[in-house]
Formats: sequence, structure tokens, C-alpha cells
Amino acid sequence: MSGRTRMSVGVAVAATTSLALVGVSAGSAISAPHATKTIAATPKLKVKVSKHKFKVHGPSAFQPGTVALTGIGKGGNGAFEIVRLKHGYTYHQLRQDIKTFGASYGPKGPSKSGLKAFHRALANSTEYGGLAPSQGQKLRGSVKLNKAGTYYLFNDSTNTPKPHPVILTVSGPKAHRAPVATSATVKATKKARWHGDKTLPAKGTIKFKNISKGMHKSPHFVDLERVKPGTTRKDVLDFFANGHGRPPFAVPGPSVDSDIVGPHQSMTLRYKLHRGSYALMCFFPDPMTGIPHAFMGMVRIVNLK
Ligand SMILES: [Cu+2]
Repeated sequence: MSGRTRMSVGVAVAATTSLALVGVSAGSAISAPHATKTIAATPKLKVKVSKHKFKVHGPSAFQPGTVALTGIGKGGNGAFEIVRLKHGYTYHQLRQDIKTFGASYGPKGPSKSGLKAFHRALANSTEYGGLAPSQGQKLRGSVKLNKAGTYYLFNDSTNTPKPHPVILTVSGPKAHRAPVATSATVKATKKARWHGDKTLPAKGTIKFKNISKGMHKSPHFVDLERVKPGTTRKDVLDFFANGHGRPPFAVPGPSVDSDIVGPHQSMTLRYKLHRGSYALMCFFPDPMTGIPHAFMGMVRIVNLK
């Protein structure tokens, strides 16, 4: 088990494991003679994380706006996520619902009551993003915490969100912070598909936007796994349908994993990878069926250069 399920769970674990084998800041250009808008410093949260480790450095209270993230896999592969919860729904309930969902998987997927718990978790939370660094890896990114309120930053390295989240208190007027410059954008869209740029930087910063809506609304995450040159989307989907063991197209080496971003939200990801072909995938369980999105076709071959 790789523990890369992202508040997600069950079947997804098997999927990711098999495949796992498988800010720069641009200052505001607007400077009217009388404009004296100053750019405020961006809060930075540094998270060392794995199954048994969760150490967060940085401020726990700040104004609304962009927040910079650093994630380091320490003691194993790790993941952390930032969410906000609807009034009256507690972090404990979120954990319970995700746990119920994960435990409900049988040979035919999750049970009805499991899916109900999953829906309750999704209906009562907004996912702002996070990072899932592998052991020793350092990933950077940023999220937009634009609304005042209480946010939960939690260890998402295992199937169920770990207890003892860090509480982030966001209050006051929205801060004017430097935007994060990105050189490419990937979009998770309806019916679990990828849109956006097919050429991404091997070293740089990308934007990840979730534009899913309506009945197809779902959280998604980014998983970039290197594949052999010439590998097609069909090769990857055929493997999910019929393959076992290690995918023949897999190339060992570093990958990039985000944690989940909910509908209408976006985050940035900053990383360094080898150049080459990669499969851009998401294994979040579909809210209707519990099937990981990649199995439903949320796979796109992209070129990193
Ligand atoms: Cu997805």
C-alpha cells in the first residue's frame, strides 16, 4: 500500500499502488502614480508528513488569500490536505464518514451505506488542496484560502484522515499578496477527464483547476507518473482493465502527487521531474460508484520539457 488515497480510500489504493510501480512571485504590474497598495507577505506552511509523522511549521492565523505550501515526505510517503467544513459538521464526523466509506468496499465496490457516508463527507466539506510527497521528496505549491473561517490541515497519508488536525484561523479582509506565476494549466473537468495543457514544465509551476460541476462535480487530484515514450492513453486504460503486476510502460523515478482539490477550487504545484512522457491521472473514487477516476478514463499522456 502506498497510502496515496487522498481522503479517498479503498479501491483507489490498489490502483495507485499498481501504477506507482508503478512561486515565483510576479509583482503587481499595476502601479498608478497614486497607488500605494503594498503587497503583503504570503503565509508559508511547511509540512513534514508520513503515516506516523505530521509536523507543521508556519502561522496558524492569517488573513484570507494565497497560502504557500511545502510538503516533505519524512519517514515514508505522505500526504496532507486542507479542508473547510460546513457549520455543524465536525472533523470527527468527516473521519467517521471516510472510514465508513473505505470499510464498505466489497468485491463489487462500496456499499450503498458506504457511498452515503462518502456523499455526506463531500457535501459537508470544501477541499482546497494539499501535497502528497513521497519519502524524501519535497513538493511545493499554493492554495487559495480566500474565505474567512476555520480550516483543517490534516495528515492524509492513510485511508482515513488522521486525528489531530492543525486548525488554521483565517480572518479579516482579503490580503493583497503576490500571485503565483505558472507556466501551464491542467483542468479536471466533467465526467472525470483532463483538459488544459498537454505540455508541462519538467521543472516549474503548474496550475491545477477543478472545473467539474453539476452532477459530475467531484474532488480530483493530480498524479503524474512517468511512462515509456510512445505509451498511449489506451495502453494505460487497457492495463487498468486487464493488467496485473507492474505496468510494462512504467518508468521508475520520481512522480508528482497532489492531494485533492474540490469543485471550483484551484491550487498550484511546483516540482522538478525528469523530462519525458508522463501519465496524468486521478484516482479519486467517483462519488456515484466509488470507481477510481483513472479507471473511468481520467488519464492523459502529457509531455514534460
Ligand atoms: Cu478525479
